[in-house]
Amino acid sequence: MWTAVASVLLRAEVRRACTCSLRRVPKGRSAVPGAALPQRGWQRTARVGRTAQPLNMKAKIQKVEALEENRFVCVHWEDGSESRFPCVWLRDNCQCPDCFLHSAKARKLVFADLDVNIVVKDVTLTDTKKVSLTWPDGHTSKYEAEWLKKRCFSEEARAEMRKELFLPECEYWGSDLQLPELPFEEALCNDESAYKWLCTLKKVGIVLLTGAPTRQGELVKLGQRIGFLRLTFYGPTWQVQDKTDANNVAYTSGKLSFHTDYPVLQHPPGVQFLHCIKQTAAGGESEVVDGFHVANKLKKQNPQAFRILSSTAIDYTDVGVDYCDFAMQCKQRIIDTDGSGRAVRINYNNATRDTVFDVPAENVQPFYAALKEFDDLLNSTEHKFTYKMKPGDIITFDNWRLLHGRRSYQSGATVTRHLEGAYADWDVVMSRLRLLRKKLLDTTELPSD
Ligand code: OGA
Ligand code: NM2
Ligand code: ZN
Ligand code: ZN
Repeated sequence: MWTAVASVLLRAEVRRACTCSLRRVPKGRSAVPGAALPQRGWQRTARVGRTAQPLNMKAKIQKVEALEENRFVCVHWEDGSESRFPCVWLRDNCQCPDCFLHSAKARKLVFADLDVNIVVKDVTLTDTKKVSLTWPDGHTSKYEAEWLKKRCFSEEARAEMRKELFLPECEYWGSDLQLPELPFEEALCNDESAYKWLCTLKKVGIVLLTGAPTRQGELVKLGQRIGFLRLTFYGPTWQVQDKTDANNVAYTSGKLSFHTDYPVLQHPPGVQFLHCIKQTAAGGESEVVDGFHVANKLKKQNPQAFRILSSTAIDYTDVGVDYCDFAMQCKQRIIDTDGSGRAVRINYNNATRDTVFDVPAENVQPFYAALKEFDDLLNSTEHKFTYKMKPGDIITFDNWRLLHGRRSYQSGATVTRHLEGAYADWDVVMSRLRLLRKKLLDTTELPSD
C-alpha cells in the first residue's frame, strides 16, 4: 500500500518536473550597468501542470463495434468515452510479427501491400484489454487497450500525445527572466536533475549550470551526458577568445550584437553551450533575448515587417579555415515560421549576413527597414536580459529561439577572457529527455493490479 502511494507521488513528481522551473531568490550579485539586475541563489518552485498522460492508464474496454460500413472500429471505454479508429490505420498498424518488427519497433508491412480502402470483417473484444480484428483476407490483428487509447484520434488525445512527445509548452520572457540554475555536477550525475535541466531548456530556452571546473573539456562531458555534440567547421568544441587574424568576429574582443549562431548552416545548431573558463574584469557581459517573444511582438506591431522577415530568404556566408577549410553559403529567412505563422526558428547573425543579397533592388530598402524594427525590439530594455558569466558557469540555451550577444572588453597581450563553446542538436537533446523521463517513470512503476 505505502509503496503504491510513494510510487504515485514519485510519478507525479517526474511529470511535474516539466512544468517546474528552477527559480531564483534574491541574493546579492553585482549589477550590470544599464541592465536588469541579475541575482544568484535559486530555489525550485514547482507548479503542477496538466499531466502528460492520465496518471492511471488502466484503460478498460466495455464494447467494440464496426461502424460506417465497417470502415471504422469504435471502442467504447469503461469511463463512457469512445474512440473511433479508421480501418486503414488499424490494418497499417497491425502489431503481428509479419507486419511489425518488434526488435526495431518498426513497420515491416510495405505500403504497396496495404489496401487503402480496407474494411474490417470481424471485430471481437477478447477481454476488457484486447481487441481482435479479422480482415477480409483472413489476416488477424490484435490491439492492446492502452496502446489504442494512446493513439485515439480525438483532438484532446492527439494534443496530449503531442505534448508528451514534443513538450511544445513555451514560457516567454523579457528583462524579467528568472534565469533557471542548476549545479553542473547534478546535471551530470543525477537523472532527475538532468531531466529538469532539459525540460527547462525546452520550455524557457535557457538554463545556467553552475560550479563546473574552470578548465577545457567539461562540455565534452555534457555532450556525453546527452549523447554527442554537434561537430561544425569550428571543431567539436571551440575557444571563444580574442585571437589574432580571427576567423570569426566572436574571436575578437569586440561587441557581438544579438545573434543566433551559425545561420550559414542549413540546419543551424539547436542548442548551444558556453562554458566560462576565464572572465575579464571590465566588460564582456552577456545578453540574451527571447526571439520568439520578440517575433510575436513584431507581428502585432508591424505585420508587414514580420511578413518581410519571414518570407525573404537572405544570403549568409562563412569562408575560412578552422577544423578544416570551409566555404559555406546558405539562404535563410530571419524568422522561420510553421504552417500557422508562428516563429519556430530565428536565423540572424549580422556578421555572417552576406554582401551578396539575392533580391530585386526595390525589395532591399523595405527589407532593411523591417530588420531595423526587429533589431530595435531585440535591443529594447523591456526584452533583453543581461548577466555576467563567472568562471565555472555554463550557459545552455536554445539557439533556435534565443538571440545572444556580448559587450566588448579590453583586448590585451594575454588572454583575459576565455569561453569554451559547443553545439548540440535538438534531436539529440529531446531524445535524451524522453529516455530520462522513461527511466524515471519505470524505476517508480506502479505495481500492477
Ligand atoms: C559566440 C558568442 C559570446 C561571448 O562565440 O558566438 O556569442 O560571450 N560568444 O563571447
Ligand atoms: N563560432 C562561435 O554564426 C556564427 O559564425 C557564430 C560561431 C565561431 C563557433 C559563431
Ligand atoms: Zn499483421
Ligand atoms: Zn554566438
